[in-house]
Amino acid sequence: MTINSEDVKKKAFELGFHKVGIARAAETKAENKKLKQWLDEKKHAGMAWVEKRKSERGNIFNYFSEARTVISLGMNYYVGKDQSDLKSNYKFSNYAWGDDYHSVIKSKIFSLLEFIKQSMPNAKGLVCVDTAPIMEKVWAQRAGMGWQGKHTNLISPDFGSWLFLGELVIDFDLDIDESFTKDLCGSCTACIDACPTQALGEYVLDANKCISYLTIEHRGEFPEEQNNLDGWIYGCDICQEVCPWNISFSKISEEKHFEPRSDIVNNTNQKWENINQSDFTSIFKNSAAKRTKLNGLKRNISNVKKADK
Ligand code: B12
Ligand code: SF4
Ligand code: SF4
Repeated sequence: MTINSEDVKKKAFELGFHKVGIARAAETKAENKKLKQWLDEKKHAGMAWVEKRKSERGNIFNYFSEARTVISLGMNYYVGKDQSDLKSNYKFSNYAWGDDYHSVIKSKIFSLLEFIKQSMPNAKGLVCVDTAPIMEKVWAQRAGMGWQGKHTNLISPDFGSWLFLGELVIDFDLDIDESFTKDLCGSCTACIDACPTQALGEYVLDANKCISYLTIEHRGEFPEEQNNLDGWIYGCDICQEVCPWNISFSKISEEKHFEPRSDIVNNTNQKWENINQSDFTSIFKNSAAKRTKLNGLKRNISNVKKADK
């Protein structure tokens, strides 16, 4: 028994994905060149892990030599709230308000793989969500889900960019979708203009200046020229908040796992400022925000507090 694209897409929607597209696994020479340039220009800042697996990121066959098809999946995480709904005036990125998307999405993709294996027991598939060394936005674009906006995130014309991405890379052929070839940013530059640290050029981000990088990925104290966090203690949403595609087309997600945790919404300034290891462990159990660790979060809070004075 075999399986076709229609069966796979139907199952993916049943599992709760909001976007599904299918692309042929192929070389990505042009994108690989840009990735190399980005790394050569040190725009990845301290993220040595991006550089370390660059040969896989730039060429999917170096990651999975038998890859034939990439099933690209998107999950809407917009909950209809913004920073003004948080009690504290410390800003906290909406992508980490609920449960860790890595585990939520991974388990759904494993279910999709199980479904495929019911018809094709020998099929091989790799489940990817964020941490796999592939360029997820590139695959989503090739699978027809949308385009990479000037803020560099993938925008779908029907959901905007509040979409997590994941992939199932498989070792057999399925019918593919047309890649998304339009760039619907047009002459807009709202994200570039709104970025408080000038981290964005057109379609390229300099992580050294990006608040999301600084608050989540950077280790140790901030160098003098990189200490403007603009009130953010975890991640940053500004370039997406101002995007007209999000303003007009975002839809509220029905995924319960992404509903904001009450501690994150209701923590006061004082509670954030006095956070200790046991608060951190309980607030961020199964949360993507664990990545910054208590020390990182405390560093961010004290940096924002200092800047407010
Ligand atoms: C490293 C990383 C980061 C880094 C670097 C971000 C970046 N833009 O590269 C940091 C820590 C800053 C980051 C931040 C965020 N991230 Co992040 N991140 C990743 C990760 C792991 C790899 C991305 C990557 O390959 N970067 C390398 C560069 C070269 O890639 P790129 O920017 O896409 O480059 C393309 C273009 O910029 C262009 N380009 C590059 N250089 C040049 C030069 C010129 C001249 C031109 C014209 C074009 C050009 O071509 C490149 C190839 O197509 C992906 C997961 C994955 N495995 O893909 C998630 C991912 C991109 N992140 C995600 C999210 C949600 C975020 C944040 C929104 C979180 C937050 N709220 O704080 C922010 C958004 C910041 C932003 N404006 O991008 C989502 C994005 C979902 C979506 N709809 O697109 C992803 C896909 C994770 C996921 N599975 O959902 N992230
Ligand atoms: S996430 Fe924030 S700091 Fe980073 S590019 Fe977007 S607006 Fe700028
Ligand atoms: S704000 Fe404007 S330029 Fe930036 S990604 Fe959205 S549409 Fe494109």
